[in-house]
This record gives sequence, C-alpha cells and structure tokens, in this order.
Amino acid sequence: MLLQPAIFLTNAIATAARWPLPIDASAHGPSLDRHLILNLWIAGGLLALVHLILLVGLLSRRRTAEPRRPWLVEYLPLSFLILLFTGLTIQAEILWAAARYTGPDPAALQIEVTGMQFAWYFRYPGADATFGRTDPRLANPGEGNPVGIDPADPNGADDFVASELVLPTNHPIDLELHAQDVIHGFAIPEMRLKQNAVPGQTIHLHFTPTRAGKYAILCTQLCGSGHYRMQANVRVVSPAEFRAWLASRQTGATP
Ligand SMILES: [Cu+2]
Repeated sequence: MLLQPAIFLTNAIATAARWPLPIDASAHGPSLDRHLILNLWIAGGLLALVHLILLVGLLSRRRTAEPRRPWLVEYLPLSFLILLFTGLTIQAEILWAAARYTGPDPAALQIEVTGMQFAWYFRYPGADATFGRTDPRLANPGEGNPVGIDPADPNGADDFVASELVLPTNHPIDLELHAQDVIHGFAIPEMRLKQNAVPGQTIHLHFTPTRAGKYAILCTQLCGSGHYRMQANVRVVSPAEFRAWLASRQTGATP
C-alpha cells in the first residue's frame, strides 16, 4: 500500500535533481532562473518545516489551557514570513518589469509580432527602420498581406513580413506585440519570455538573445480550435548571417 507513494516520491526527487529547465538563450534568463529556484527551495523548506511542526505537535500531545508566549510561536514567524514573501514578490516584479517597463536599448532591433488564429507573423521595418501604417481591414494572409500593411504609406514599402522570427545573437531586440482577433500568448521558453498579445493593445517586450539555435515560439492561451498548431520558430544566428538574411529579404529573394 505504501509502495505507490514511495515510487511517486522517488520519481519526484529524481526529476527535481535533473532540474529539467530548458536551456537559457537570453541575457536576462539566468536571473529569472535563480529567482525561480530560490522560490522553489524556500517553498520546499517551508513545506518540510510545517510537516515537522505538525508531527512534533501530534506526537508530544501536550495541552495547556492558555497558549504561552504567542509572540514567539505566532507573531514572530508570521512577521518573518510576511517580510520574506514581500521581498520575493518585489524581486519578481523587478525582474518582470525589466523586460517591459524599463525601456529597450535605443539601438534595439524593432520587430512587430502579430498573433492571429492560428499563426504568428513577424514584420521587419526594412532599410528605413520605420514601420508603415497598418489597417486591419487590409489584412489578408491569402494575398500575402497578413498584417494589413497600407500600400498608401511609403514607410511600409520596404516592410516585410516573415513567418519565422530571425534574430542576431547578442543584439538587443524590441518586440511590439499585437493580436488581430483574440488574446494569444507569445512564449519562448528558452528565452524566458511569456507575454499575452491583446487585441487593441501594443505591448513591448525587450530582450537580448545570447545563444544561436532554433527554438519554438508557442501560443500559451487557448485561442480557438486551431490553438494546438499555433507555433512558429525563432532562429538565432550570428550577426553576419543575420545581415545576409536581411539583405536577401529586402531584395525580395527567398531566404
Ligand atoms: Cu493563439
């Protein structure tokens, strides 16, 4: 009867020991991982402590009419826990805000990300580094204009839209998130990024990829019947490869 819980516990410890986090491919990833692991250790330690106290209480079975020294057994630990969790929350908020509210590097590469049922599209501003106007009424994936670039705006003439996000290593990136229909969840586990794309809102997310490779971009919000296949790739390449890819796209050649 005790065999099943024992197997479960052994598996849980073995999984935790291997620590199956995805690899870290962004500059801000290690600080988020450190905070996550610190939280897990603290929560695990408190869980063990609570069960130890419960066990000691059950086994000792000492009863007194009035609790003695309540400040020592109640108020002091409670104050410590309030301080601890406030500190952890503030630190988590600082880490979260660093990718959003601190503002990107002025030299960051601007890319517009649009989520729609059921695909991600990535618009690059072209040689003029300026995005052209868009109009949702012009959006037509079947005619090669999935985000609705307005042909009347000259700034949009050199914009191009890719179905794969290509980024150079060690260069700051500023993503501008949009959603065309419903809420989509933009997530790249290896970049430690996760942010909802909300219709009618422009949400910025900035980061620096540090490791070349190909990683999956997921949608983490149940956005409709095709949600399961709403995926794209991010390909992080060397700056020279990125320049070559950009040049091939700007001249209209197939990458
Ligand atoms: Cu989606």
